[in-house]
Parts: sequence; C-alpha cells; structure tokens
Amino acid sequence: IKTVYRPVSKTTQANERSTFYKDVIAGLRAEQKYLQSKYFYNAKGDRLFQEIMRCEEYYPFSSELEIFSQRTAELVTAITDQTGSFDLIELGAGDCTKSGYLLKELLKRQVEFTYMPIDISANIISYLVGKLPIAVPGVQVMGLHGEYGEMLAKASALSCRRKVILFLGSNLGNMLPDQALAFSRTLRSHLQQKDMVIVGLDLKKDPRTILAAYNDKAGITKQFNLNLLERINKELKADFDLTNFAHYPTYDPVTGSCKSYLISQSDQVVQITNKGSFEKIHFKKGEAIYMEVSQKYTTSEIDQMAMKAGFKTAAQFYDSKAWFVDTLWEA
Ligand code: AVJ
Repeated sequence: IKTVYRPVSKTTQANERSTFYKDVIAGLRAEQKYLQSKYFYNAKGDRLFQEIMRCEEYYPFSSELEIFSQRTAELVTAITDQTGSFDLIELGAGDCTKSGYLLKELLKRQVEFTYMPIDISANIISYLVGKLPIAVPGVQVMGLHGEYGEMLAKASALSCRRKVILFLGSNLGNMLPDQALAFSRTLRSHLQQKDMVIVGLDLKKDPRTILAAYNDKAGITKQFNLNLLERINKELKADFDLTNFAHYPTYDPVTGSCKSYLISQSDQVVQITNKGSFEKIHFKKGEAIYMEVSQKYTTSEIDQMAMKAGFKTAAQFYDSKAWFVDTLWEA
C-alpha cells in the first residue's frame, strides 16, 4: 500500500495559515464580501458535513448513494475496459461511502487498479489511508491531500496507466457554470483518449425541495456555515460573534444557482489577526457574506458543458426520482 500525502510540518501549517489569512482578508475587504467554501472543511466542518448527509432534507447524498449502491455492476462495466489496469482518481473523496461500492466490485472482478483519493481535508485523507485497507481488503490506496487543481496535476504525473476520474457528490457544483466549464477543460487536458470521468451533479427540480436541502430544520447547514466564522476566530484570533450572523440560503430556479449567505444582524466591527498584522472589518446591518454556491443543472446543460470541454457523454445514471445524475464522460 502506497501512501503519498503532504506531511503536516510546522512550516506547511504556518504557510497554510497565512494563505488562509490572505484569502479571508481579500474576501472580507471585497466590495461584495465573500469567503471561500473550501475552508468549510476543518475537522468540525467534516463532521458537520457528515451530519448534513444524514439529514432528511439533504437528498443529493441519498440520491447518489442509490445510484452507486443499486447500479454498481453497470458502473463498473462502464469504466472497465479490456486493456486491464487503471488508476481510479477521486476528486473530493470524502469518506468514500459511494465509491466504496465501486472499489469492492472492482476487486471482486479482479480488476487491477490503484485508488487515488484527493481531498482538501487532511483529516479525511489520513483516515482513508488508514481505514480503507481494512474496510476493503486488497485495495491499493495512494492518498493525496490538497486542492483539486494541484493534486490532479500530481496524480496525473504519478499515473502512467489509463485514468478514470470520479468527481461525485455535486462537488463540481461548488463552482459557477463558467468556472465549472474551465475546470472541466483543465480536467480534459490531463486526460487522453479512453480516459473517463464520472461526474455526479444535482439536477434542477422543484425549488422548494432544493432550498430545503440547504435549510434543514435541525439547523446543521446553519452550523456548517457558521463554523467557518468559528474557524476564523480560532485560527486567526478573530472575534466574530456567531450569534450576530444569520444563515440565509437562496435558490434561483432560472440560473440554477443555490447560494448561501451569512447576514450581519447589526452594524459591527470584527478584528482578524495573523502574526504581526491585523485587520478590522466593518459590517453594516443586513450586509451579506457570500459563502457558497451549489449549482444545479439540467441534463442538457451538463451535456453542453461536456461537449465544450472536449468530452463525449457515454452514459447517464439517474436515481429513481431523477433528482441526481452521474454522467460518464469519455475523453
Ligand atoms: C459537498 C459541495 C456538494 O454544495 O451540496 C451541503 C456542500 N453545503 N450543504 C453541496 C454543502 C451545504 C455540498 N457539496
């Protein structure tokens, strides 16, 4: 079992903290304040996202889980070709509940492959590298901790076999359509003919169903958003008053953009610190911090994106409600 993940040394931690500081300050100094959703995923954020996936209202998880658990054999047949061994690279692997079905089926069929999970969360990667060989005996794992772009380049440099990329969970939906297309083109540039991608995306549907998924009654999604302020408080010695920001999710059924904001409940000033430097950020009552987009598509919009990025759509797998789709793209 090979494992490659970035060592968490003191210097990388310090570098990560100052990048975090720079990104936070840039976002909160902007005319329209924003924070980057990739920063949701610290240890507590990982835990809260696991809880979101168990929420009644958060259907994208159960819909895609249905696809992977019910149609495992078809999916495996679609990604396996006669030439044999390949590398299975997963972007944003999480705890790999869904891809786990594929791993088991591939082993059962004695297909030779290496599983290369990429995740922004160091917790998740070290968990996977430790846990997978026990949960799925015989699997070869090479974990990569970092951002999609950088780690994808690293994965394709390490891989000399056919590549199958998994990009599940509507993770591509965390980019606006233009960025998603640009990212799909980058993805294509790392691939060669016969390489494949399985992209899982959430579909446009009744706006009330979508909005409820980002506004669960138990308030987990609210905590998930507020946790980023809490993280800034802890890691950047800031003094956000979490009770003074309200969770405000929106969905526009025309554009398909589901966006979350935190709304300042009063005129307030927040101080943020890193080493020698500090910054005071002013908030007006009612002012929004744009936190995250979770983009929804129609299948024809997804097809067009695939085409523009240089892929062919080879197959589509839907859940029984047709709320979610896993599309097979061929390079
Ligand atoms: C993990 C990015 C796909 O956008 O649906 C869930 C994250 N945010 N609830 C999504 C999320 C709020 C999720 N993704």
